[in-house]
Amino acid sequence: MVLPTTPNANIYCDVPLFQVLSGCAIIVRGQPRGGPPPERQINLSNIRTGALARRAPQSQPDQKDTPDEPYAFQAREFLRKMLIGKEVCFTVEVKTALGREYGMVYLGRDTTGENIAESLVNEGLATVRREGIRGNNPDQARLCDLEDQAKASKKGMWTEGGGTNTIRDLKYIIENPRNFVDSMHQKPADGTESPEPFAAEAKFFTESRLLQRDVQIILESCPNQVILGTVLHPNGNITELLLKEGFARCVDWSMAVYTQGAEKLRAGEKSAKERKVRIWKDYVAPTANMDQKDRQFVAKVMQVVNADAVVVKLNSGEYKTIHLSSIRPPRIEGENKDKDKRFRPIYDIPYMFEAREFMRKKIIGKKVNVTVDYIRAATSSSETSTIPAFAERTCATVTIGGINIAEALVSKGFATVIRYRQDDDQRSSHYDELLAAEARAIKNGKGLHSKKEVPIHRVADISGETQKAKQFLPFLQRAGRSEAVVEYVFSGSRLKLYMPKETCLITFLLAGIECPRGSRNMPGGMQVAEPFSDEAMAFTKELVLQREVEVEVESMDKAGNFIGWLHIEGVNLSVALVENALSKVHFTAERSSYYKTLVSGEEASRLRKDKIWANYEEKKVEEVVHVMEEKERTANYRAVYVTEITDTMHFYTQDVETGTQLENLMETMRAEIAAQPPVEGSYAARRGDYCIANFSADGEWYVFCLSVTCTFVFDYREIVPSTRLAVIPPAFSTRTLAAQATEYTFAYIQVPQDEDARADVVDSLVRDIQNTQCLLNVEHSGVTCPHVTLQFADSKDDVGLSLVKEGMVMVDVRKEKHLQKMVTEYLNGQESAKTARLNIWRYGDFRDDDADEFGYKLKK
Ligand SMILES: *[C@@H]1O[C@H](CO)[C@@H](O)[C@H](O)[C@H]1NC(C)=O
Ligand SMILES: *[C@@H]1O[C@H](CO)[C@@H](O)[C@H](O)[C@H]1NC(C)=O
Ligand SMILES: *[C@@H]1O[C@H](CO)[C@@H](O)[C@H](O)[C@H]1NC(C)=O
Ligand SMILES: *[C@@H]1O[C@H](CO)[C@@H](O)[C@H](O)[C@H]1NC(C)=O
Ligand SMILES: CC(=O)N[C@H]1CO[C@H](CO)[C@@H](O)[C@@H]1O
Repeated sequence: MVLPTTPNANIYCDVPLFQVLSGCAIIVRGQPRGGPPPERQINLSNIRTGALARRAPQSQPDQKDTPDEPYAFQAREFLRKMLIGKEVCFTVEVKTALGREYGMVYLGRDTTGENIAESLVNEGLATVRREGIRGNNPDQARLCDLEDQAKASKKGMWTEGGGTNTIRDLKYIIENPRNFVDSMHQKPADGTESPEPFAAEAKFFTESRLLQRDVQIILESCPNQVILGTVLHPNGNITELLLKEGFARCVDWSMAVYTQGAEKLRAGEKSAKERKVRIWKDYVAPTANMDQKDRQFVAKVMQVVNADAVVVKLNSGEYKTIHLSSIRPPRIEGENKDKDKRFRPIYDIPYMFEAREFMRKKIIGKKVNVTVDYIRAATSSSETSTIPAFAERTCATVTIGGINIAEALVSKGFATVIRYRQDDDQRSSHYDELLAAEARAIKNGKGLHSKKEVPIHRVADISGETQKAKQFLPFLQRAGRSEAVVEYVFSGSRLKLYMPKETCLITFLLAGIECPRGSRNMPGGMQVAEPFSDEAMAFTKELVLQREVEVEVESMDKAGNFIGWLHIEGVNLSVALVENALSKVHFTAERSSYYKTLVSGEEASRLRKDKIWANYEEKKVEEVVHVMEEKERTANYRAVYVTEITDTMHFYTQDVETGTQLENLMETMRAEIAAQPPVEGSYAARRGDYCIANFSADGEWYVFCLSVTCTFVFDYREIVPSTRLAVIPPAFSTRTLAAQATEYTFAYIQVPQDEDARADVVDSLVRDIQNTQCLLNVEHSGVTCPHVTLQFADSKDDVGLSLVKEGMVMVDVRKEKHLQKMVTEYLNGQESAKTARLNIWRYGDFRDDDADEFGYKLKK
């Protein structure tokens, strides 16, 4: 089958016919050698057949379509049927200057075969070019004889009537394509399409390996009367080879029925794509522009979104939404969902909840492998379009422990597989597994493919429904710890919970803490976020979003939100927020059994000056507190014993009324201790905790509070080695004792920062009021303790004011309205001290440097 390349011989044999152009022209082809095979057009010499119809070029509207000449089409068909798929032999008699070649063509391997020109003339399908005939040429003479015979027997074009009936009625434009398709019963179009690139090479590739060989055939399927099978040859299988060489692409529908290993076929195609061979020469992989580390990575699942996407946390700490490649979650067609405000896709779309739960239980909080398959470009919605706009989507295959989550979803019938155009590469790298999983799910009637009624979730949403919440509250309170799934995190301390047992949704606020508020849209405009509100929210999300938790509901607020404690794997979220310096302890926590843990967590954060405590200074917080003071100053003096005065001008008092009760309590406790002597050193000291110690002065046991200042409960104080401490007898709860000795400091006066100046004041206070009964009134709260005024029990003179009048201290000017009367009184006292040039005023009014000398800060 070789075309001679040297034209010395003008006979060419064994040539495969490629195409019949017309009744008198054919094309033959050689073998492909690293490119398209060489072609030669041969026109038959000595004869003429009619010209085929031609459509006028559309660029030249003045030209008209030319119809078939009579018998032109019949001549072409005669040749086509005789020659196609066969080998021919031809001679070249004339080669023109323009490269046209004229000759004789014989059917078969040599010139003994049927002479094509003669057959045409014989059938009356061609006329002889008598003008060029030379009498001595026997071939030409034979042609003339044959033409005469055809004429005589009225064959072909020699039939009476001129053969107008052989002219095709060609239409180049179909006026009603719909009717046309219907009338043709949707028959496949006949092979008038131009061949795709590499078609001939592919055919040759297959022919040269398989034609007339013994092969084995595996029949796979017969869609639409077509038998689909695999051809196996000892040297390999042609399907795989064609794919590997870039001669073919995988076809999804038939891949699904292929039993010999679809993955090998995909791998063959993939290899061809990677090498960019033949049909893939311009191929660009969907993820070609991505770094390897962005294409494949391990990440932690933070959230399952609907049923086809997850939010993962990358190593960098960033969050990223990943869509599962090539699957479509359950959905509802139609408009109801948009109209109905109560429509909640996750519960209302059949199988959406099951799908989400399946995924959530498998992967939430876990590390997964992500392989990005493609990036779906953003779609913009035009004004006329009803299709919503989508942002760009990263679509990936997500696996855990080798299980492809998308495949698992599909096989449960919780998702379906997206169908693509054949050449659409934007799809899962495990697409065939998805298709196979879907086929199984359909066969087994799973989920969406089930004939059973769809499961309905009647979930009552009682968040914000005060009435319903009120009815539900006692039920939850009695339940103790209840199971819940965190559906949504609004802020660090505000969550939406799904209660699976009760099948309801509630809004839940964390008890015991004050969490920084996020920005809020208020009637008066946007309220700015408090510092660390975002951090607190991220903390809560990371710990609990979509996790199974336990909640203890304690109460409810006016808006129908439940308040309580939330536990996850032994962690109390309120405590965790406080320990991480993302929340403060709220005073209402005092009643709870978590109070101590909360307080010590808070103290640790404050000492670290961590996050919300970063700028923590006593004064600043105090000012915040002032704003929250009530309107009226309350003067409600009660009798106390001042038991101790500290170096920082704080003091401790004991209520006169409860003093006797306390003595009784101590008596009982000492009796108990005597009966069961505690082990000294049995107590591990913790700040803020209570314990007992054998007091060296009298050898009796006393209760101590190990507070920040390491002070005591009763009116004794001693530095005790921790080996002498013992655990408090269990019967005497610290709560009973806690209130007994209370720390205060003076309102309206500044504590001198200079140690000597301060020591003078403390000395005079010790002299005047220690171990004395006084009257005490709380003026305002403070950071470590309340700020109070003290009056001498007998004269009812104000102790602090006396110090001011003596010129011992400066006034602390409070800004609160309701305290102004007191402040004025104190300032008047200060004026008189100044006038009399007492103590700190002995040089007259302060200048800044004088203030420093005395350790005062001047307040402007
Ligand atoms: C050769 O054949 C082609 C195709 O039918 C035709 O268009 C052309 O006119 C022929 N040439 C001659 C000189 O007959
Ligand atoms: C092709 O056939 C060979 C055996 O002839 C077999 O080993 C191979 O797995 C087949 N490949 C595919 C993709 O079916
Ligand atoms: C991720 O894939 C690697 C290798 O493919 C495997 O060793 C590892 O166990 C996988 N990790 C997870 C979480 O599935
Ligand atoms: C206190 O300790 C002393 C010795 O350190 C001991 O003699 C005394 O009995 C102890 N008191 C009580 C009440 O245990
Ligand atoms: C009772 C309980 O669950 N307490 C936990 C509260 O949270 C802290 C940590 O954040 C845990 O240490 C406690 O065990």
